[in-house]
Amino acid sequence: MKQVLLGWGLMLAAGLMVTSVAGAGGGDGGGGGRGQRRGGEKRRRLHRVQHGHCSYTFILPEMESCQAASTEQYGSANVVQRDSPPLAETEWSTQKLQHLETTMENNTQWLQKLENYIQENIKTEIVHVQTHAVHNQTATMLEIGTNLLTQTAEQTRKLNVVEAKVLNQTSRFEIQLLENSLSTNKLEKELLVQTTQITKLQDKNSRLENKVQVLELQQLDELEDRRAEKKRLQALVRTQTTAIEALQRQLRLASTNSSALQRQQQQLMDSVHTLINIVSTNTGALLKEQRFHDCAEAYKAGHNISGVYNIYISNMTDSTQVFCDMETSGGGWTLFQRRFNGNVDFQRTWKEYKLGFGDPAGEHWLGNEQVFQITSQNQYALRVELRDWEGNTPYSHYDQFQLDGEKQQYRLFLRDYSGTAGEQSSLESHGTSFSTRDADNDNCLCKCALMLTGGWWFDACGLSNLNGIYYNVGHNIRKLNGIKWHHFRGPSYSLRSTTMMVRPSDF
Ligand SMILES: [Ca+2]
Repeated sequence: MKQVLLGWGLMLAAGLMVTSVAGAGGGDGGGGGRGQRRGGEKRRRLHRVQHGHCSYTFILPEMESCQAASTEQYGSANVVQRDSPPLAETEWSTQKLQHLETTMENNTQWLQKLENYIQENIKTEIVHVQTHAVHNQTATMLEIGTNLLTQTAEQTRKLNVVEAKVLNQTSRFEIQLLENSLSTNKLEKELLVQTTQITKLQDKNSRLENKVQVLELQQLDELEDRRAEKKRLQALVRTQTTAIEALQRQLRLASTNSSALQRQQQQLMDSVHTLINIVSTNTGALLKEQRFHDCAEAYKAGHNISGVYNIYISNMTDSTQVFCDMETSGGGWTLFQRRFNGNVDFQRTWKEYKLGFGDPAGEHWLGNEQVFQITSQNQYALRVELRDWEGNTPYSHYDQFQLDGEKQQYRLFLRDYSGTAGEQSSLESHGTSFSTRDADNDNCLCKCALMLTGGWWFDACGLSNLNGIYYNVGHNIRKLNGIKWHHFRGPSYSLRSTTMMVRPSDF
């Protein structure tokens, strides 16, 4: 700032000096010159200062006395000494110098004043310029601000437009998302339906596979049986042949001893006749006394040896041959099923199962009708005796056992299970009908009697079948159609021997 001011000062000084010279050379200056020449006259001098657009005019008084003196000095000198060099010239110069000095001083004072004035003016002008600049700046700032606001508004508008677009897009995406999720749900449902159908088909398939397996097994087993039977028949033929030979030999011997034999025959005939006479007199009374309804009654009458007995079941006209077990668990048991060597074929019809088949002394089925009639006499208990090929002999006991009649398909009712052939009963206990290959009364869409063979109280198709195919040891495992008691040896193990027998519950 100081430098600037100093510069200003210097420039002012230079400007003033120049202007001063110019003013002296101007019209007024000419006037000044004329005033000098006239002398004694009061005169003023005009000084103009130009600074930028502004011009300043100063009126300075001139020194009158010093003009007169100088004129006098000049005059006297001219008078006193004209030829000789002027003596008073030095003195005049001195005066003139003094006069000039005073003038200079005055001028300097004026200049100082002028400078001060100018500085003050400059200050106000600077303030003015600053104010103006501030105004200008403010205006500019305002303009810039306005521009910015306009731009901001424009940007805001654009942003709003963009926002609206974004919102639009977002809503579209949301709608698409919803549609997608809906279609996904539909697909999932369809997938579920397909899966369940596939599962059903798989189930059907596995059932069919099982059936096919069973049929295959059945065929294989039948083939084996045929072979075994063939062998047995061949052996029988051989034994028969040897027996015939032996008989022929005996015949030859007999023909030689016929006379002796005829005598012996006569004696035997006589003794037979006498025996018949004795029996005919006593038998009637004995038979009337010993008509047992079941083996329990026979046991109670003192017959404690197991074997075949004749019993007289109520509502049946003829006597019935049964095997009585007089040893197991206190005896008195009437057997209605027995298997132990496979000699009797259990692939029978409804009628055969109804009336019975086989030999009471060996393998046999007493007959559903007989069992129905026996269990109609009294409250009976059932005992199932089993034996596997490893020598285990468990049993299943039911305190109450009842068969319905033929019209109800010999339905089976059982209660109060106990025993060692599994913790649960392998026989369905409530009202299962009896089925054979020609009478399908089971609870399966299939025919259990055909699949599992024999006649039984099949459910669908149940956990047991003691009338299945008899398999010898070595062939008895993995046989679904064998002699089965599920809770003892599982679904595909064929047992070695079985007995089913009844006895009054209160025995
Ligand atoms: Ca069926």
